[in-house]
Amino acid sequence: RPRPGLARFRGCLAGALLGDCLGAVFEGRSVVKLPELLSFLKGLEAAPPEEGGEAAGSARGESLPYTDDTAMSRSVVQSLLAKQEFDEVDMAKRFAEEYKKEPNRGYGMAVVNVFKKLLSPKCNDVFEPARAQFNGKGSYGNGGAMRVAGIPLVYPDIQDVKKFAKLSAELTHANSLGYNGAILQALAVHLALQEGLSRETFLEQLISHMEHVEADDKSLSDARALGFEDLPFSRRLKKIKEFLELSSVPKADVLSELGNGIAALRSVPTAIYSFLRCMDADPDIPDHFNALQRTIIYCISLGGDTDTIATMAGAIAGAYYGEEQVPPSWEQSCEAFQETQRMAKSLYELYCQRL
Ligand code: F2R
Ligand code: MG
Ligand code: MG
Ligand code: MG
Repeated sequence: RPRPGLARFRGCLAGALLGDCLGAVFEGRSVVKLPELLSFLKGLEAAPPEEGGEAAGSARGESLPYTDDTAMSRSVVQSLLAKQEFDEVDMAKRFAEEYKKEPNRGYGMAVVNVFKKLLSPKCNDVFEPARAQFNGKGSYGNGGAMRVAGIPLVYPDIQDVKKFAKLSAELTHANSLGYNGAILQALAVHLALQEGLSRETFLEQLISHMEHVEADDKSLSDARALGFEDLPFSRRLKKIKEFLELSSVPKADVLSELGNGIAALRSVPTAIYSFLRCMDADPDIPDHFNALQRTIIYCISLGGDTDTIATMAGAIAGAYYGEEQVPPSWEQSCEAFQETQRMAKSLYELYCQRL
């Protein structure tokens, strides 16, 4: 198996951080006007980095704070690094302790109940609180997917990627429409790490894996219970393929077919589409932005769950293009960016040990 370079690991974590911090400024807006977004980004470029500072930040001299997306991604990474493998008890503990330490990072409305139960000494099955969510149906939110990038950065084997993406998500998201979104996002990062995969091959591989992932009884029954067709992620991946065959797709069609919402099904495929679409220039986005920047700009311009869609697409694009495409002025605007670089190095070493 060929070994991806360190630059892809650093790119992945940096892209994820950028997507969250920049996207969070616009989260929840139904419409994001491109001129306003571009002018906000210009402000970041204008602020010169402070020497030796953790983050030079924006014109206000403060860095853009990360949200729950990054807080949880960091817990995933820190658990993997501390234990040198997936450990559900340790990871659950880190999620809950991190929430207790900083509860105001913008967590999902329901997931905080999981953390509260995990913090109780009475909890002896770390998957139980997640199973109890939504009257036993489990959450289908995108929280499992938004934080999953550390898994494909540690496990080179694709079966391990699927297995541990699922388990890491099931600590909070017991509905298959939640954890299958995490598997899809993890597979996308895994494929992006591989050298020189074409857009077509990338998408074909995702489709064939997801058709298998979504064919089990629980995935079929969860989808039917929510009124969806069978294999909902796979179907959206096929829609992405149709979209990519068109020279342009109106934003309204992207939103109606793929979405910009808080459900994994309405955001993970959108992030993947954004990454693949933005491999090419976009007539609305100035040419001086590179493909990684274009991906993040495009995601945010869709509105809705902007931090989460941009963090997922940013992780994929960062793994694909590497840190060369991470603009220093953007990165230095984000809270804790230097720690991200250190974590990427440690993940890379663990990945290489497993090759
Ligand atoms: N929470 C937010 N953004 C909104 C508020 C931001 C901030 N507080 C502010 O005021 O500005 N963003 C973060 O949440 C998303 C990830 O959420 P996660 O971790 O999946 O949480 P949860 O609570 O499990 O699910 C989210 C919502 O989805 C709906 N839902 C899920 N499963 C459901 C089910 N089975 N039945 C019905 N509804 C279900 C619920 O509304 C959940 O609250 C990211 O965007 C992150 O950035
Ligand atoms: Mg968030
Ligand atoms: Mg174990
Ligand atoms: Mg969000």
